[in-house]
Amino acid sequence: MITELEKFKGFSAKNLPKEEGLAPGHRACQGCGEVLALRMVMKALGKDVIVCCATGCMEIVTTPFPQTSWQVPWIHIAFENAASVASGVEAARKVLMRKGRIPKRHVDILAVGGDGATGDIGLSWISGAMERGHDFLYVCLDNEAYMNTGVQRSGCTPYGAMTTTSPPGKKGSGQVTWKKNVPAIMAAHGIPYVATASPAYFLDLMNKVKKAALVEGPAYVHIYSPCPTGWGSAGERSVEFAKLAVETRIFPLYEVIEGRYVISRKITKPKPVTEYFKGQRRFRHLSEDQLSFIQAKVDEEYARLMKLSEAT
Ligand SMILES: Cc1ncc(C[n+]2csc(CCOP(=O)(O)OP(=O)(O)O)c2C)c(N)n1
Ligand code: SF4
Repeated sequence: MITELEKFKGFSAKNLPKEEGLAPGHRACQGCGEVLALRMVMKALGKDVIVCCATGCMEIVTTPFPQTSWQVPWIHIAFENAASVASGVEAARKVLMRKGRIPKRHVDILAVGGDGATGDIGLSWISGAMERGHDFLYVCLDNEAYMNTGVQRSGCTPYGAMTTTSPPGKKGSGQVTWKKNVPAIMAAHGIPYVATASPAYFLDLMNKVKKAALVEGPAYVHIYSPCPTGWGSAGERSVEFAKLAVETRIFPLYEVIEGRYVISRKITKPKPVTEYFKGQRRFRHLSEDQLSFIQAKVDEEYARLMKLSEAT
């Protein structure tokens, strides 16, 4: 076990931080899972953090010039290179401390991006930062499409989902590829800490973010983030969908600590995937065949995860 993690006692309902790095009054849609998750991330990290934010929903809704919701140092980054800028900030901080230009104290560096920024366009930049071993945390807020520019499909859009670029109709039946496994790609870099999290399990999410910040070197947390606007779901049901994704095994919660897989919440009696699909417009066209295909694939992927946790 990494020594930094051994010392961490964990957040509980009784010791939740009062600090808010992200103020209310932002312009996210009602029921936005991304902004809910981001608030939890910022609560877990506290105020000693520099945020490098890729363009996407979370940048647009929090920084309509001249206003900002950020209560911590924050940098606007292009769509693809939040990890590169985080690398530069980390290197600069190290040099300035070494030269005595700023006091020696720990400041976390957080890069934030949506699933499009992370899994598609920024993938090689993140990979480079991890390879170089920068001490930073990358958080992906995965709402399963390019929402900010009009709900286009991304590599993280689930199989069968309707988006503006994967419309069901005579020529197709929604997204044709299976969701890209970005946490597995990150874990393949052999970095000290990778985790998946959900705003429906807020203590689990906050503890994972804090652990990721505590470890020395690159860390990655992939957070499932319902998006009522893009999914065609009721805003008040976002947390319910986030929970159902875990209970159906569609989005399992786990950590990969120095290559060792630990399932955070074992789902021994999974709900059928159809329960998760009800109430989301993006899935309402799915055929019986597609539903059976998805159920079989979800079962297969969970079995593989179980094997990884037993083997490592
Ligand atoms: C290289 C490049 N391509 C495309 C864009 C336009 N663009 C800005 S945000 C965005 C989508 C963001 O999607 P995602 O990262 O999934 O975040 P979300 O808005 O869903 O939170 C796109 C396509 C851009 N700014 N730069
Ligand atoms: S479009 Fe989706 S992710 Fe973007 S602010 Fe609205 S609910 Fe949140």
